[in-house]
Amino acid sequence: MDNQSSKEIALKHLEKIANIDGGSEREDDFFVGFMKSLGVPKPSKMTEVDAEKLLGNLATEKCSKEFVESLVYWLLRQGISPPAKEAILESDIDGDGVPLWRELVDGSNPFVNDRNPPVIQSNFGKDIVRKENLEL
Ligand SMILES: [Ca+2]
Repeated sequence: MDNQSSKEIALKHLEKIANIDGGSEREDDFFVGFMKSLGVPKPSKMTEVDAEKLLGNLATEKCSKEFVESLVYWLLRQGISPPAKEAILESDIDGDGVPLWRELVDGSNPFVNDRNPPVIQSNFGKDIVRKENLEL
């Protein structure tokens, strides 16, 4: 199965859970307040920049996986704008090479690199280029 179709299946699955879960008025109030405190507009008006702002905050606060899950389900229920949805679902804050949507499906934490083996980002090539530039 290619990556695109497994993503589509995963998204349907996540949206289904979001709707079964249903949320509550208390949860709505909480997340509305949370978004407001970050200066992020309501989900349907969110841009990619807003999505990044939200993700950056979640990562800094080291939010629990359960919190992220609830928030993503809430955003899906609220009809988050397509560009913001894409930015969030494709994000890889922990840098393990696994996008957030897959982390949710697998039950791993999208903000903690809890996978084995971790993806090692090599700067080897970049360093060589930099040294060559210095010598010129
Ligand atoms: Ca990841």
